[in-house]
Amino acid sequence: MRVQVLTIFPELFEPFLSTSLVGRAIEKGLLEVRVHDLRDFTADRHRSVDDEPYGGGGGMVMMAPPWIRAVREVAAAAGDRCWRVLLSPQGVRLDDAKVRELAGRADLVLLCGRYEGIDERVRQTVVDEEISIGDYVLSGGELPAMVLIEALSRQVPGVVGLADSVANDSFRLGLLDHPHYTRPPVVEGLEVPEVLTAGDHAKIRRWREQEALRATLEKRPDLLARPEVVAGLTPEQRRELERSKS
Ligand code: 4FV
Repeated sequence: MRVQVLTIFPELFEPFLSTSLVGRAIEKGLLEVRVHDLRDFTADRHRSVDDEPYGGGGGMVMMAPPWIRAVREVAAAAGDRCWRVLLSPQGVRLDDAKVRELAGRADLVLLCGRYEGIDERVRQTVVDEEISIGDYVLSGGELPAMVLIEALSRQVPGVVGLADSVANDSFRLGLLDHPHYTRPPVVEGLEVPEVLTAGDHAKIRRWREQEALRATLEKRPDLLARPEVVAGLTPEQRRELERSKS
């Protein structure tokens, strides 16, 4: 998978792209990320990317020409296989299903906005999809782009060591994750559930399934309103869910 990023702060990505899982994925050639400075696509000697808003009002707006030139140039190499994503609060909400959909694409171009926003004609000319990481306003699209790149990288085979840990990721099955424990056996007087140290793996799997359901019922009951989630439950989880309703 190749991801190209357009931003006026390329330096923000350096530590992220050279550390931990994403850093290793890039080192291993499992993921290619190229960060481009939007100012390299400006035409004036001040390398301007923003200007005052038509109609007045506070703040500055990012100009369309540098974005249109930049997206067309960096996408050119990928041809029409390239999917161009603008990170913005107006976008569709990023979730596990959207991450897996985007992970199926070979080439992504991510547009990271700044200031009050981007001239609307960028959306109308060189954007295929807008994505939001949440209903709050950040100062830039760079952190949302990193969130997306990290989530995408976990979908690339070979990036996350234990493949099954991705398969069992929260949300993959639609439920929240079960609790996790490790040494020491007692912390603040709190012990590890006995089932986890008794060595009966069938019992451990059933306990984890029940705990995932319990955590979801308690913290994200909205997830259990999704038919595809209920359809993925084990018969035991389904019985427990019915019991919880009675
Ligand atoms: C955002 C979000 C976000 C809005 C104005 C950048 C900022 C500034 N992007 N999910 N929430 N973007 O707040 O994706 O240009």
